[in-house]
Amino acid sequence: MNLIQELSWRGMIQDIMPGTEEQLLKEKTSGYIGFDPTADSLHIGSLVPILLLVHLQRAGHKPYALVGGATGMIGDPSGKSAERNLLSEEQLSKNVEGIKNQLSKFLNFNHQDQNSAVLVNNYDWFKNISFIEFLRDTGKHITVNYMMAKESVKKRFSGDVGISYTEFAYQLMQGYDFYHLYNTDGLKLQMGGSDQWGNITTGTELIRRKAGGEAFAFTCPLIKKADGTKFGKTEQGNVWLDPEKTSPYQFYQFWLNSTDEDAKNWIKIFTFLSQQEVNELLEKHEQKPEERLLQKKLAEELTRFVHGNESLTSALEVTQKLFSNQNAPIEALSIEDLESMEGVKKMSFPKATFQTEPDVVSFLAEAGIFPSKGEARKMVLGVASASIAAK
Ligand code: 485
Repeated sequence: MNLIQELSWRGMIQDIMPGTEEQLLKEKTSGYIGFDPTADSLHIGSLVPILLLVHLQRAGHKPYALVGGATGMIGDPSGKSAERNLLSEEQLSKNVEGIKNQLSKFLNFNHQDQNSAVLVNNYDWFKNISFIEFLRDTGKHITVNYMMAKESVKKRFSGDVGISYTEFAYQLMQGYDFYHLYNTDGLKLQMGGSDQWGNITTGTELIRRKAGGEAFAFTCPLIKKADGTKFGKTEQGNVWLDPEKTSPYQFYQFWLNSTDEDAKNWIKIFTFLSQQEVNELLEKHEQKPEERLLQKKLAEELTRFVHGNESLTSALEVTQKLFSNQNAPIEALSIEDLESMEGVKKMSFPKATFQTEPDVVSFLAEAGIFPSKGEARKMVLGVASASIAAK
């Protein structure tokens, strides 16, 4: 199975430029994905693009991860309904470092291998280009009419928010990156999420007009949940790849809690299991969906991929203690176990908060664990009747 066929059965291709599959079959191809440093950590929304780079490398091609030190100073309007706030230079350089560190964990950078990964920062070439030079050598090749036809900017022409000249010019910068890497490294492929299609094709257009060359591209779908809610968010916010922001235990739980419908798609996208392994797993899951085999495998594979084996083991241990010891779940946990679970809220209560000995319902409501006594009572009665029924 070739790379494009492999990514297709997994559901990881949205749009693809004609000739891309042939190019990948013809020669070892260098391809890149850009990540703008809008935060100091990547979140699970970036996992699919990271996996595209990993698949590219596994297929023998050369992956480039670009950190947008320059583009991050401007802000991509793609998929955004309003103008972005500019980040401070201090924040940006902190973010660039954070993202570089994370990206370097997922790809093989061993220089001995001829297709070892490369990490670049577009600030390194943009810092030397003057405004006049950019307008004369790049801007001149693309008409405003062409730029205005892109989905990313078209939306902002209607309505009253508008778009600044700064954000309007973003596609030219991303286009220039593609052209630059084509020129300096012979790179011929760009990938990204489907929201990036407009910026990517500005790049292939520049390569055609400025260098008379041909370049290729494909995008992956943006992950959606079957129930329509936003992917990658929990009540606590984004699910980050940085273990300081989202602990490996919380990360594991996020995947473990996915619905059957989502897990059936995600097992193909987010793991490297073969088509046969996936089919066998799907079959077993159908027979006993209550065992949540799919979700367990998904959570396990991903936690290992992102956080490593050791973190997976401890996430599994905590999960085991919390959820399988039906009689004494809390008592089975040590203070260390509880502390490692950042999803568990810590609160302290001075004795004086309670004038008299509180009943459990008042305690849960006053402590703010439930919004009202009514809610607390409902939950306590629910748990009590479930445990009586179980007995
Ligand atoms: O030459 C490039 C310079 C910057 C970029 C790409 C190529 C970044 C890009 N414009 C962007 O904004 N990407 C998003 C980001 O950085 O958060 C997301 C995309 C998503 C996927 C992911 O990056 O929204 O679809 O491509 C890697």
